[in-house]
Amino acid sequence: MIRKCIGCGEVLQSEDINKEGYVKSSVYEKSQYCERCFKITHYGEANLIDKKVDIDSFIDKINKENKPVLYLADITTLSNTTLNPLKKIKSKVYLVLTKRDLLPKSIRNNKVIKWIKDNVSEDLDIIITSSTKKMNIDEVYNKLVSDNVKEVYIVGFTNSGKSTLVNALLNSKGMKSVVTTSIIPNTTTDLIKIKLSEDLTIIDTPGFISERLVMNYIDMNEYKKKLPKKEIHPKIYHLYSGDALVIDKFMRIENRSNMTVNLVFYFKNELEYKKCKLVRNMELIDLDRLYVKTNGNEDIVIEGFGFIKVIGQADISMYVVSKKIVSKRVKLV
Ligand SMILES: Nc1nc2c(ncn2[C@@H]2O[C@H](COP(=O)(O)OP(=O)(O)OP(=O)(O)O)[C@@H](O)[C@H]2O)c(=O)[nH]1
Ligand SMILES: [Mg+2]
Repeated sequence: MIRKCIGCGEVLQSEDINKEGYVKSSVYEKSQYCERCFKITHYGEANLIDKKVDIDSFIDKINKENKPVLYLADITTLSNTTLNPLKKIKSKVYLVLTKRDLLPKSIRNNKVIKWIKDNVSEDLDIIITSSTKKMNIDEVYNKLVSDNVKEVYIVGFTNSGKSTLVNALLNSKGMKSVVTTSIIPNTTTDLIKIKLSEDLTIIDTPGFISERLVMNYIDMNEYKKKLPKKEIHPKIYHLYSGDALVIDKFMRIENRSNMTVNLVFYFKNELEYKKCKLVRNMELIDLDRLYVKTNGNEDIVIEGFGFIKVIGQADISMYVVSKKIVSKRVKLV
């Protein structure tokens, strides 16, 4: 009989240690988890799996089945990249914004909801949650049940918090967490069906991966260290003409224009910022360079990492690990 790992959804197997779902033959019969999930849960590390979900074919499948979807997006890094796939879903979509605990409390939920309505879609059901702080988890369940949803897909980019929400929903129904969660991309590798109650079954799915996400370009340990774990306290910097700002040996911003540029960073609080003069400091100039010009109504998003609010206009050079991770969006706040 085929058995699946209850942590990631992979079929359990003892034949190939290098393939997904591997578990030693001596423990095959009694294991519920594969070795990879065991390592992620107990040691916080695992090999990266190169098993990309093709976003379009996955959405085609959902559209053919016409099954409702909880589409998850990390509230700290909303962007066209992370939100565009949801526009292609034809069945009923509930947009769940995750990790609310990380975004400053001063940013009102109403503002975020308005931003979604203006920039994504007018008629979406939006629920703002935090699985770690158990915020609005019952609202997700109650909304689905009151709409008479029997089975729902949980869909979104890797690390958007799908599996953590599954566990939070299980906990809120008095059950233990079962699904493996981590910041390693592709933690969930196959579909995992979970019956939450007689009324509702949820299906966790492998996350989408985009070449635009920062995690593709930095070492996993560095990536872990750079992600926020607590509420972000925005940091404001005024860059006068001829100033540069080096952020945590990871990003450099230069102001070669004649105007002052005012930037507010929504990144992990502990990152180091070093302001310096262009002429005397050449740190990080071997990274990818790009010019970013904003029109006074735009944020700069570092995909999968955080965002920079620009007060007024900006005309700057940025040096980053890859040009692909930088995008603009209409201002959130
Ligand atoms: N602060 C905070 N972190 C969260 C929250 N939800 C998830 N996370 C963290 O985000 C990371 C990714 O969570 P997962 O639930 O594994 O993400 P996923 O969407 O299932 O990822 P894949 O399985 O790779 O597609 C983990 O480090 C979680 O602890 C939340 O509400 N608040
Ligand atoms: Mg997952």
